[in-house]
Amino acid sequence: KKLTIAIVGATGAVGQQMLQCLEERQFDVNLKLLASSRSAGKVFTFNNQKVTVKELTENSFDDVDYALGATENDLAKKWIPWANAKGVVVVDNSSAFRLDENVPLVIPEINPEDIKKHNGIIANPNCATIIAMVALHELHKEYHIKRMIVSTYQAVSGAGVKGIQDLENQLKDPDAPCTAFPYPIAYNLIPQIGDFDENGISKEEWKMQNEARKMWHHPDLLVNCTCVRVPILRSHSESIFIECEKEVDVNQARELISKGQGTILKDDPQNKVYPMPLDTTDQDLVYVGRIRKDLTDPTGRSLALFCCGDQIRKGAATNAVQILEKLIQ
Ligand code: 11C
Repeated sequence: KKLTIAIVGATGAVGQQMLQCLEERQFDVNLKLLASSRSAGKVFTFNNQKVTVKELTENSFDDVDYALGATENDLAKKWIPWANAKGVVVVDNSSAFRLDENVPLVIPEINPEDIKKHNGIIANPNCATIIAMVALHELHKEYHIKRMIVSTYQAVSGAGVKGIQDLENQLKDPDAPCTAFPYPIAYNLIPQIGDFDENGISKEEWKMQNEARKMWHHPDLLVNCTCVRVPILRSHSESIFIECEKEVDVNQARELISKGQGTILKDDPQNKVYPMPLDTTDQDLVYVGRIRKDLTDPTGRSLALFCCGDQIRKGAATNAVQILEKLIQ
């Protein structure tokens, strides 16, 4: 019997990308699209069949096997129990359950074995965390990262369709209203993503530390992160410094990244080869380059690099669909 997969939050930027990823990865399934009453009735095409969006209700999951969640936290906390009550396993892209100890948080290239520990929910990490960890994973396996300093350059798509519209509208008319951000984003940068705590650290910045510690099973990992919104449509970029336990070798680091899962090495700066967000847009791999020794660490255990990845794909939808593939296998 064909499986039925629901996408909850089907009309948003991530929900739409989930639909496309399922089709690209040739899922031969029945698809159920769920959203708010406002979006009910919209029609999309999946595997050449028309699928009409239905309103999300408590009874939406009667005929569903697996669900992909692309909703905000408050809504996720409401509907995921409805799905679990019907025996539906959920891969959820919100941050509502990511740090719950009963919920695995998974990047398939990094900790696929954690999927088995699920109790009905598997959480999909934050986009900036996914892109950094995919870039760093082979280096971590070889050199064991102790400390990271990260500065992000995050695309407007992280704030969903509204973020994309704000940038497009403001590029045409700088006085167009801000709906997703506290300030205009065209021709600007905003060093705030999420609310700040009393120490001046934003929610998005905490995710890099807390989610990386959980997925690497590395509770002592030290992370300092500065998250910045930039006027880029859909790829996040990150400048990363790592301090490792072992001495690092730049050429070996390049080799590890070129052979790593999910990464492409783009590192020939003399010939102007380095990762750029336009190049990673609308594809699933993380580009890594500008790899160099950190000049401030005389022990030779530190590296600096730059990476980019599509926030809606590998940062969200593709990662969730890869988890689903492993679950179904
Ligand atoms: C952004 N990373 O770029 C955020 C969006 O925890 O899944 C995703 C928030 C999250 O705004």
